[in-house]
Amino acid sequence: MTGITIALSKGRIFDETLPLLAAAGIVPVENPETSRKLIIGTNRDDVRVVIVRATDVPTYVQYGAADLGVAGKDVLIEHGGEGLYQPLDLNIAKCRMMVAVPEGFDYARAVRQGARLKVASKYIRTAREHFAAKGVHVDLIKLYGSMELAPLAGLADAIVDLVSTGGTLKANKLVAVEEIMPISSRLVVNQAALKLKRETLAPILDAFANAVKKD
Ligand code: PRT
Ligand code: MG
Repeated sequence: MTGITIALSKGRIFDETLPLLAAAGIVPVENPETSRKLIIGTNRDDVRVVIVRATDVPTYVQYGAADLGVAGKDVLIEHGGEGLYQPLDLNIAKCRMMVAVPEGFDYARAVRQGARLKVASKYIRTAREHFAAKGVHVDLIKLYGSMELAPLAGLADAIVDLVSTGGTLKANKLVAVEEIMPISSRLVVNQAALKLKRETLAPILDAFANAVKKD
């Protein structure tokens, strides 16, 4: 197979990757928001897009079910990145990984006093490394979504989540107290495909690199 399969998640990653694909001369023939198809053709016979959950993109690329993919740094850290070549920060789907607590909770004081904090997150690895580096003792609680509910429902003292506009935190009376890292999405490439399909992949990677918007 000399064809190329690109793994994308629908929503912001698909939308923000479209201009980069266009720069490489690749135009998907359907929109995953309106089509139920999980395999989407493009204007090029040798290129197709598969639509997967954002957290599954690294897995598809790692095992070679997709040659290329676009995944957030948040997702890549939790996945671990094994078997993935990460040549390019695409500077899209940007946000920040933050620690947030209920309004009125004195986080700085709790940390100073060496309190043991209950922290709920989808991003257990990121959270563990962050608090370990600060020397803060935490009990981590793994969630799969709606992290903002955890402190309100009494499940946790704090959460680690992505913040972009801050609207979700505000609507749930939470405040960000610490930035863990800035997040953007990266291009991931299967390591074997990079060698075996170099002739097809190299021009696509070059076009992406030239089309990336710098801040
Ligand atoms: O939504 P779904 O459960 O299907 O999957 P997902 O959330 O993993 O995927 P998706 O498409 O929502 O996000 C894909 C990638 O976009 C993530 O892996 C991030 O790298 C990136 N990204 C950028 C974000 C955000 N901005 C973002 N704001 N991902 C999620 N959010 C969420 C955040 O978790 C919080 O619930 O939006 C909410 C906060 O937004 P504000 O604007 O209210 O601050
Ligand atoms: Mg989401």
